[in-house]
Amino acid sequence: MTVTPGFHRPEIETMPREALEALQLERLQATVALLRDKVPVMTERLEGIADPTSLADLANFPILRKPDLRDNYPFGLFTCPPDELARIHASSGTTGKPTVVGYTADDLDVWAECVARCLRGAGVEPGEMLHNAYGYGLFTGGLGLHAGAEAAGITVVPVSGGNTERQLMLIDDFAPQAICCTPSYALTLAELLGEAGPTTSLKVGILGAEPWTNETRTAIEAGLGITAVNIYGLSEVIGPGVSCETADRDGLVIMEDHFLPEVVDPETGEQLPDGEVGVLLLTSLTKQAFPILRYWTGDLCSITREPSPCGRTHARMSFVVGRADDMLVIRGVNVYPSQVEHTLVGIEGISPHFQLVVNREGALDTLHIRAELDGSGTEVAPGHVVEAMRSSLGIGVSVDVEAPGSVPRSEGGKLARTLDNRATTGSDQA
Ligand code: DLL
Repeated sequence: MTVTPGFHRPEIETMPREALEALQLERLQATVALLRDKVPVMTERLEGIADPTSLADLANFPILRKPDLRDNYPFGLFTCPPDELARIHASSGTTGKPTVVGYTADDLDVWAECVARCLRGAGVEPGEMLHNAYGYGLFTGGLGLHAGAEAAGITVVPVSGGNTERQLMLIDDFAPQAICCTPSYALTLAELLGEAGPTTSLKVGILGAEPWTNETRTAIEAGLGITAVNIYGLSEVIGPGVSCETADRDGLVIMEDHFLPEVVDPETGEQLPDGEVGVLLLTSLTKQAFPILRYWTGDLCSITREPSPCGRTHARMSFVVGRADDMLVIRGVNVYPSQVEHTLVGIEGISPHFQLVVNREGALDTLHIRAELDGSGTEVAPGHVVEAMRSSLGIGVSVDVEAPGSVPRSEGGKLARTLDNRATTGSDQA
């Protein structure tokens, strides 16, 4: 079924770039003023930096990173006391304290509007139904998509993650047109649908919150019988809905009237030209409780400011190709999990499920890939995968090709695909 992109706020989504940039500058100036005025830590950090008179002046401002948020835990970077907040979210973080983010009632409206644009662009129509399998709670996925669906007049089924059998039953019984969840969970669902194939009512999936590739998208689309679009966001900036593909799947449209993107060199922090891959920095333009300036997302992508064929004028970003801190350095060679995924999914007979295990043997780092057969009956020798990896990654790896269903699956949330044992194996002396 062909899914056609719609609009939620066409006058903004197709605004001429010149007008958009004028609006961005005005909002950037207000954001800088708010931070100087209301957040003592920022007053200090911005001392001596002139107010921006053009968007290019943004480059004069310091980059903010995750440790800055942790150092000011929990509310030190907010512009208002907690009693003025409508809601708090937090990202789990693997160690220590979580990263805490706050929203005023107006911030929640802005967020809902951004997500509504994502859903309408993905081709979900008012009156249709969204099965929301993102986790509800401190994670921004569940409640973020929930409010966006409501703002767009889409009926939302707040299922949250987990209990996959029950999810499939509800999809069968309620007949939703759209689903949102992580791509790894979409694979789990597709797998359980199994041989019966894509016989559900679903036509579109709004998938994100973790890295994935175009190749995995193809597998998900075939398995679920949907058009799958990529939605991106992070709690520090607002949550899901910073950017999203339309049903045309032609880059993730950034909600540029609310978020100003820059792509910078991961080493030097210098701005890179459009089209080059670097770290995405985001500046919020309208947030009130927790405005954020030049936030280092760590996510690697490129952007284009060419208008898209559907008429949207806002900048578009590529798929996230990796994280600056996700990169594995294996015997001096940089390896991103997304490269492995890309190569694996291209091998006939191999499923999109995989796990990377990094060990240290003596002073040498080794990469082991747990790949899996896709159950089609095509046999794949591990040596074949080793060769494919040697030509795509440029290093030798060890590979197991396991039986279908062996590699860990997502049970609803984000899936950790890399197991890095280097802290506990090997020695630093050869
Ligand atoms: O993952 C927000 C979200 C919820 C996005 C639902 C999309 C859908 P955090 O938990 O703060 O927020 O994690 C943010 O997840 O910096 C990326 O590294 C990664 N990420 C999010 N979306 C994508 C995506 C939510 N589409 C971090 N592709 C980000 C690749 C993504 N990585």
